[in-house]
Amino acid sequence: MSSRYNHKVVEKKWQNVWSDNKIFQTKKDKDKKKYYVLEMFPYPSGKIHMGHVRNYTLGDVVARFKRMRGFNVLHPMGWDAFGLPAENAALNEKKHPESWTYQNIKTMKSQLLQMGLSLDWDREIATCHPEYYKHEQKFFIDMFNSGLAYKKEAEVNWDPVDKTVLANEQVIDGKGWRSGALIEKKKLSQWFLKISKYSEELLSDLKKLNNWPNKVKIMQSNWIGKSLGAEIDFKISNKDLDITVFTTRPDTIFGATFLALSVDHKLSIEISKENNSLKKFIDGCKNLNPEKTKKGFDTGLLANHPFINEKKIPIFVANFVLKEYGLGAIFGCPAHDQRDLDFAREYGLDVIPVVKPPNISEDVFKIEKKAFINDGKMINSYFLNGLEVDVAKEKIIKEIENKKIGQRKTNYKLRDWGISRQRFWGCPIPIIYREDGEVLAVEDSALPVKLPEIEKFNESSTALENISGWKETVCPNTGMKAYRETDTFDTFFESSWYYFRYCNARLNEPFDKKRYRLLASS
Ligand code: ANZ
Repeated sequence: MSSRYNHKVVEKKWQNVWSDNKIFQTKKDKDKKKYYVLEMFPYPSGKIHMGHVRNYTLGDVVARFKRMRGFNVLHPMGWDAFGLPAENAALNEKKHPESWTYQNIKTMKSQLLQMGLSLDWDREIATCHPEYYKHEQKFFIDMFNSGLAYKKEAEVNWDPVDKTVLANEQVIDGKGWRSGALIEKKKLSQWFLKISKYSEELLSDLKKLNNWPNKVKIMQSNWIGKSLGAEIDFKISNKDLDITVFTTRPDTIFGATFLALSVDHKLSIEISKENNSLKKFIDGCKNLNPEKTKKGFDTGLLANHPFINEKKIPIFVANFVLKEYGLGAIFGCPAHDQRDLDFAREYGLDVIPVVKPPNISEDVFKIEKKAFINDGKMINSYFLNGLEVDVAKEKIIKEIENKKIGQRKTNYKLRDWGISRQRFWGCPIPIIYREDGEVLAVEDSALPVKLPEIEKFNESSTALENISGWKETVCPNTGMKAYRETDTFDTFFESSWYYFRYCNARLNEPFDKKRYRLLASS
């Protein structure tokens, strides 16, 4: 007998509750204008434990209280059911992750029912059910067709024990959150969602979240990380080559005493091809934490200072310059940036103060161990002398643009979202690779792309890549041979839209826009 969960039975059971159970439960409720939403979404880990009892009791108390106060309360329950922990537990138990997960759901549901919580079970969802994940496969295809989902090679956190990519948040002190294994940096071809396109919108819409705690809004805005500044070109001395840097402090340009490139900057890679010591340095950087140790390699090249004739500054490759931020190249101004100061002290570079605090005279002001990062008046800066930092920034950006050596620039820290995972128990990414090299979305009519049925789930089943007979397919239009994408979605994909689904959990469409608006506006 197949260990696969019998969808037919489940679907039949579910059909009984598929009749659309409305937010409005009685006619009287219909007149109620106020809504209150408490959406539950546990991971079906096994049996209910006291943590669940505590949480869901608290939720239930609030739900009942609000109901008694005349609110129309939405209090659904559903299961965040895909993911690596289920797969590993199933391996231990010698079960299929699907039967293991549905068994847990059954047990936990019966225990929650015994507790008598005022949950609306008619809206129950399980994200590993094709009736749920077929919708997100469609979202992905729509995003792929409009250029919002794309594949690129990227450096990732690789967990060698769990054999999958981890998000930065899943790496704690350099170790995998579940396995505890030392995380490796690895280059992999990954699917991404272009969330960075919406950085400005995400930031400005934070203002509309009137009921959100300020603390959370600040965290969100730091995460998006908008920086206003400039890009500036530095000419490499005796070479027909420029290095462009991103800076938020163009006002400090007269205090620049070095340039630094990330280890992956194209010039670093170019030089390392002929310079073995640089190559060794770059390899060594992989094991260094730039927060703790700042290391550099002097390339021997010099850059011309863009505003001081004849002044030349050394060019380093440094581990603390990030590839993925700005342009992966900086000018260092040690007097006014702590990282740059630590670096300058280590490598004996000049420290030139160009901003002076108020109430201290220029001859007394000294930089010792701490960089001065506050506002003040410009010194040692030619035509900027005497100006306040803000005014100096504006003035220098205009000069940079007049000289055509750069321009004003806004950067965001928010990166595109890497959604590929290499493990079995997730939603298959609906893409096929045709033998002529075309990458195609699976046709709507062929959705959902379901996981393969496996008699005996074991170590080698944990990657779709290893499951022959599933990945081989044909292009429905040309009949050419094709392979299915063997990555699955990160489970954050499921948990990023379940609350929409709760508004009308048995709808053919993924969600009901009208209902969602109704709740969101209350
Ligand atoms: C010169 C400078 C002088 C800077 C100064 C700061 C203080 P935020 O605010 O976080 O956006 N930077 C730029 N690209 C970088 C990269 N790829 N890796 C590491 N550091 C990078 O920070 C922007 C500042 O971070 C930039 O402004 C740059 O250093 C550095 F007194 O330029 B600054």
